[in-house]
Amino acid sequence: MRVLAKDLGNAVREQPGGEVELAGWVHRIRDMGGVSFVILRDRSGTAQLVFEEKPDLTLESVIRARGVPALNEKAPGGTELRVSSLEILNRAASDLPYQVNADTAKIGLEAILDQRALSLRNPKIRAIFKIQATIVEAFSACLRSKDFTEIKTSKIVGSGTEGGTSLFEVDYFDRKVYLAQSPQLYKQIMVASGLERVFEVGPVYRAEKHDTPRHLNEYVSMDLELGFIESEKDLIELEKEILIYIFDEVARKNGPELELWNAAVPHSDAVKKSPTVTYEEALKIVNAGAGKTGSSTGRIFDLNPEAERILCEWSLREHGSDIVFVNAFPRRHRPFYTYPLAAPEGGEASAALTMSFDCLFRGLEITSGSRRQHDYQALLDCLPKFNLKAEDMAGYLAVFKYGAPPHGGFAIGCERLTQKILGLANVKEASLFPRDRKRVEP
Ligand code: AMO
Repeated sequence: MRVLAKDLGNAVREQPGGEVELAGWVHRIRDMGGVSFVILRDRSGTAQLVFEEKPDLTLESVIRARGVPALNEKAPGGTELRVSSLEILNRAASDLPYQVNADTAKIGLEAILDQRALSLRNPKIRAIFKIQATIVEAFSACLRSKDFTEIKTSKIVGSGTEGGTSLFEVDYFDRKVYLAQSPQLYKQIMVASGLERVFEVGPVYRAEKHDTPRHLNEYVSMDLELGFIESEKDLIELEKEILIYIFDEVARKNGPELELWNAAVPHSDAVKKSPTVTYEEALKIVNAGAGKTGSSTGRIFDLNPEAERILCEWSLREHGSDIVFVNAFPRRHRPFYTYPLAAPEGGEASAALTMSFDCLFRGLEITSGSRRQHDYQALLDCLPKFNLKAEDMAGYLAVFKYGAPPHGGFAIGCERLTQKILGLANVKEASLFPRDRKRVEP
């Protein structure tokens, strides 16, 4: 009967002297003259195999080994398998592009991404995706517990929604359509359909030309939308609850994976203490902090990456949380569907603020959200300012013509959250098969 590497210790305690079978990949081979040690790797971890004679094996071959487990405090996990029979299920060629068991820092990002099938065999790299799976599961479970319904919407759309970011064009029979930048309009439609509370975890596409450690051209968006909110402040409170749920689940389920990266998730008390500052206050904090941290010498006018880093450092210093929420963004920074905050007294229309927010975590924006405009006429009036045509959005607009509640939502970038939990240098490391300007393989 096959046992997993992590259960070898139990096998010896439960059935002393009984034969068991391990199956997996050859992780390491150590020939000590008289005996040979082979470290076998399976989905659960690693175990030591002991051979009386040197086996004819190559690294990464897939094997099945039978034998009797025995306690040995020098073996990893305190147990080893004394092998009586070995079957090679698939022999790996000896010209591996790199050694899977090597230090990930030495393999290098390009090699890791070029040879995904191999690099994912490295337990530290695979740990990223075990944690990501927990993040997605926890996000969904938390929302289900709050009566949200999961939806799946089309990724083929007739027009864009996110303003500044560009669209990938696709040939669709005799016309051009686009890959969805976000499920934005669909999640709003679903709130108005009467479901009231919906969420979606799915891919979205951004034809952004820049190559930075924070941008992917395809990423997984964890979206939600709900009806009957007053302002973005309701959304910030909801995001805190979701983050606490996710962090607690990662801490509970992924201790070994976090340890491989020497990483820790924020404690729920820290998340609760996370401050909210307006966009204007944020810029003041940033410009007061910029000089002190010896970074930019010039004034910062926008929440650029440096500003995000300074804000999170400030939040950690002043509030004990490396999460900070920024709200009340000026209209020019937000998409057409964002609900206005009352214009400042005597203020110009261009200075109008919005009921919007971002969440910054460990120096990076991980979330954007807002209350949405649900007034039909107000939507019609604002479309031309965003170069959008009412006729392209007829299905969406009809929703507001025929009764949509006040509503709002947000989206968390799954890869960015994973990146920041683990302290990864590049968001591409948190995407199984990242797409950037040059990479569409594997
Ligand atoms: P936004 O465009 O700000 O908002 O995206 C939301 C979150 O998605 C992540 N993100 C990215 N991750 C990797 N690569 C990218 N190129 C990239 N672009 C964005 C970030 C970001 O905070 N419809 C709105 C959300 C809403 O209001 O509900 C939207 O898509 O973590």
